[in-house]
Amino acid sequence: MQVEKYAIDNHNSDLLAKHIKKFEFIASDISQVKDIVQKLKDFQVAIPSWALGTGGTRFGRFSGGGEPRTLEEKIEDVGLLHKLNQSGGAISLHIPWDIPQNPTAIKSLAVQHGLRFDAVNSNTFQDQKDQELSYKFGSLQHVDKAVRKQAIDHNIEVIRHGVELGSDSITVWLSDGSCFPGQLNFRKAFQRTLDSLKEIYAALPANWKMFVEYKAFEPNFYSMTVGDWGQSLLYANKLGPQAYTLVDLGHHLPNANIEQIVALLLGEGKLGGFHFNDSKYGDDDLTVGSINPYQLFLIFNELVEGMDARSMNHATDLGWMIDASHNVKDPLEDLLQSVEAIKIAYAQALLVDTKALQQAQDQSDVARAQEILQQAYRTDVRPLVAEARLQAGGALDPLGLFRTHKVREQLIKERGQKTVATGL
Ligand code: LRH
Ligand code: MN
Repeated sequence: MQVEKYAIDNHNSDLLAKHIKKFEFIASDISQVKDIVQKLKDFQVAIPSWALGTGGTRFGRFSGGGEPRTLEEKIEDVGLLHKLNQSGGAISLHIPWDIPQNPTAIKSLAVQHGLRFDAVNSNTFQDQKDQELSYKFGSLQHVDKAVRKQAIDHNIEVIRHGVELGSDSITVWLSDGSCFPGQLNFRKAFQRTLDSLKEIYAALPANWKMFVEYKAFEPNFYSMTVGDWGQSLLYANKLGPQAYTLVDLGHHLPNANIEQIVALLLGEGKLGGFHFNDSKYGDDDLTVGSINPYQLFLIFNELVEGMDARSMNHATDLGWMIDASHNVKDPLEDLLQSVEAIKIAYAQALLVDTKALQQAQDQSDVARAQEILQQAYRTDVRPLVAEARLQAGGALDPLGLFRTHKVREQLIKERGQKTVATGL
C-alpha cells in the first residue's frame, strides 16, 4: 500500500496557506531559521522492525489488523511512514525476528523506499524453537561455557546479517541477571559477560560500533548484569574504542536524571545512541513525549550543547532509534507521533540561547537560566518541523493524511484482520 506523491501534494495545498502564516510568524523571531530547518531535514530517526505490529503484555494483546507478515511488508510500512514525514529514513532489524532471507533483494527494496539499515539487534533473551541450550539463566553471563559460546556465535551471526545489509552497528541488550539474592556471583557474572563481549567485539568490522544497552530491571527483578549507565560504560571502556553505551529512556529507575547521564556519557565520548520512548513507571515503551516531553527537551538540550562542544554531526554521529510497543494505539500512528515528538524536542533545543545560558550559569543566576531554557521549550516549533517536512517532500500533517487516506483500512483489506507481526 502506497501513498502517492499527488496525494501528499493535494493534502499540502489544502494546508499551505495556514502553514505559511504560522511559519513566517515564528521565522520572523529566529535569526538562524534556515540552519534550523536544514538540521531538522537532516535528522532521521530509525524505526524498529519489531514495533510495526500490536504489542501486548502478559495480560493480553489486542491486535488492530493489517499487520505486516513479512520483512518485506515491514519495509513497506516503514517506507510509508518515511513518505509521509521524510524523517524515518532508516529501519533497525531484530534477529531472529527479521532474518533477511535474500539480503540483496531486501536491500534494494529498502533503497526503493529511501531506507537504510541502522543498528541490528541480537536476541539472547528468548529460546528459539530449534535452539540447543536455554538462556533461562542468562546468555553471555551464563555459568556454562557452551551457553555463552552459543550466545557469542548468535551475535557474530547478527553482525554478518548486518554487513550484508550495509548496517554499521550492533545493539547488544542482555536480559541477563538474577531474580533472587544468592542466585548470582556479581563479579564472576560481570567477568564472564565482559569476556563474551570481547569475543563479539573481536568480530566487529573496523568501521562498526557496538552499542551496550543497559536496563535497571525486567525480565530479571533482583539484578541485571548490565543494569545502569555506569556498568554499561565500564564494559564499553574495557572493550575498546568501537564500544559505546546505548540509552533506552525506559530503562532507568524512577526519577533518574537521564539528561545528566546523557551529558556525562557524551563528555566521555562513549554515548553511542538512543532507544527513544516514554514511560511513567517501568519500561512502558510508550509514545515518545507522551508522558514527559520536558525531560525529552532537557535531554536534547544536553545533546545539542554536548555535541557542539565536540563538533559532532547531529544527524550522523549518534544512533537515533525508537524502541516502543503499542498496546492500544495503531502502531503506525504511534510511530508518526513519536518521530514528531523527537523532532519537536530537537527543534526546541536548537532554539536555546546557549550564550545567554552560559552567562547565567557563570553568574549562578538560577532564575535567569530557567527562563532561557523555558523560553525555548515554550516556543511552538511545530511550524519549523512542518516546514522541514514540506521542503523534504513530506506531508504537512502526516497523521492527518494517514487517516484521511484510510491507510489502516487499506492494509487490513490487503493483509486481513488477523495478521500478526513478529516482534514484541
Ligand atoms: C529491552 C529492549 C531492547 C530490545 C527489546 C525489544 O527492553 O529495550 O532494546 O532488544 O527491548
Ligand atoms: Mn531498547
